[in-house]
Amino acid sequence: MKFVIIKRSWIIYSALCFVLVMCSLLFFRPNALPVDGETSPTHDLYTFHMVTGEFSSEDDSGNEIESYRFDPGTIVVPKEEEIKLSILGVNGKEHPFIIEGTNAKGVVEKGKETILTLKFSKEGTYRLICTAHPDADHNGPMIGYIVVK
Ligand SMILES: [Cu+2]
Repeated sequence: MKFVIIKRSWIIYSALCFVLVMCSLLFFRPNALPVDGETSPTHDLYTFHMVTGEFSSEDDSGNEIESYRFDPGTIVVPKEEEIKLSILGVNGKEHPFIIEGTNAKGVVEKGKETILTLKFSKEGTYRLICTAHPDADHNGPMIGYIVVK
């Protein structure tokens, strides 16, 4: 009869190897989706896209309620970097706009893309305001928020 002698250090070594393998499987999954701030290498980090949209509804009396919107309503952009803001006109014939606190302005027309090149030197929240639809009395508020960090 043959005996195999198992040393305690072999058991400890095997347990450590098992734990290492399990940990590496957790951290190096080959098909894991990018997370924690990783982005696709083809994504242009400095172009931000918006569209003009519209919400509409009726109140209890049958009166139409509508509001034009920038969508997405908030974007976060880097400070001290040149960025492009692209706004595609979808709803509404035209939307003249300003960016409060800057000299940036323009017009978004239906079916056309308006592209602005911007560079913010101060952190803060800047309002992108459609001057035709600035509040509820004028089919708004059509206001987007540009958060500079
Ligand atoms: Cu507008």
